[in-house]
Amino acid sequence: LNFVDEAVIHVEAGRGGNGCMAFRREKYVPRGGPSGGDGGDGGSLFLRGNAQLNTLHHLRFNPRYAAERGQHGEGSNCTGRSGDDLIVDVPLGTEVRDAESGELLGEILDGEPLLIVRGGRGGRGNARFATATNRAPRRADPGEEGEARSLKLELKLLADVGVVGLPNAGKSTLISVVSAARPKIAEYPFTTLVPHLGVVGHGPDSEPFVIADIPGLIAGAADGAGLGHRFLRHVERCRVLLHLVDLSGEEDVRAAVETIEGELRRFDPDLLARPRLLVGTKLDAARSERRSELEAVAAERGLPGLEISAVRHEGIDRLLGEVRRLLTGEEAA
Ligand SMILES: Nc1nc2c(ncn2[C@@H]2O[C@H](COP(=O)(O)OP(=O)(O)OP(=O)(O)O)[C@@H](O)[C@H]2O)c(=O)[nH]1
Ligand SMILES: [Mg+2]
Repeated sequence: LNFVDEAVIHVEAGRGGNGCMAFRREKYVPRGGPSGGDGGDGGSLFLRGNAQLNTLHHLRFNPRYAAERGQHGEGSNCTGRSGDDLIVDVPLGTEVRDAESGELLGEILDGEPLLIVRGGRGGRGNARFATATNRAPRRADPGEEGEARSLKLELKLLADVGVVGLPNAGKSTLISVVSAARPKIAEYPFTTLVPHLGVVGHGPDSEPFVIADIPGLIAGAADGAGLGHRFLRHVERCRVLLHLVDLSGEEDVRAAVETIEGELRRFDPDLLARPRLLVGTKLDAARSERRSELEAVAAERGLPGLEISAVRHEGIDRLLGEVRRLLTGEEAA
């Protein structure tokens, strides 16, 4: 599996170059003044969002990143060259924490480089220390150490809409019908092993939005059962949740809905406050008792309850219309 959404890397900024101690030596000038130049500053290290990246996979090959050190100062008042900054690209949606303290250092949401560790300042050369009373200073400063730390990176996908439900609910089928994403679809549970992003194209007067297929959740997912818990974090940034329930199955709709709600709540209670649509799937093969259960469960929660058949393309336009309304914050029609 190449979907890597966690990585620990060690980053180091460059050390500053040392200041130089030197004295001028010129023909016919018996005692020249101090001429040691300053050391160059060490390079800093930045993280930057790159929309081409979808995972943290590329960081697995190299756990350590170091910006360049500053060059030492030289005689004749030559300042050392500053070290180059190092920019490490990560996917949009990456959360950056100090690996030891867990402190949140930032979130990478755009292409603006975020300073992570600062390079050390170059030391001053002895030319800087000359005064009226000390014309031959024998002091030059060493360069400062660059900062260094270990980072824990966590990718939280930037999707507008997250699709959640029990395994086999029809999540991937829906995504494949509304977007160009092609997650695997099959009649057994846990077909989808990693989240998939799809872009739902725009209509005449609507913006495209990003939809995420989250692997099926089961009871206990928030505590690590099944696959879903690893991916629940990718729901955190979604502004709208589509909660899919199979209308064709043996299982009671209420139980199916409550299982997913329980997992969302345990992972983060805020998730249940997110705008959400209850979507009954496989309408073409629905059992009538499932449909009435869905209606009742939706009504109890004051949530819109929709029905779709992804394979027959029924109810899809209405569903996308509701999603767009929620995304733009308009009142339901
Ligand atoms: N009859 C019918 N079957 C459907 C419909 N949508 C999905 N299915 C079938 O339901 C099964 C599961 O569909 P998936 O889209 O793989 O379900 P999923 O929710 O992504 O499942 P996991 O990835 O395992 O969590 C497949 O056999 C689909 O063909 C539908 O609208 N009607
Ligand atoms: Mg799937």
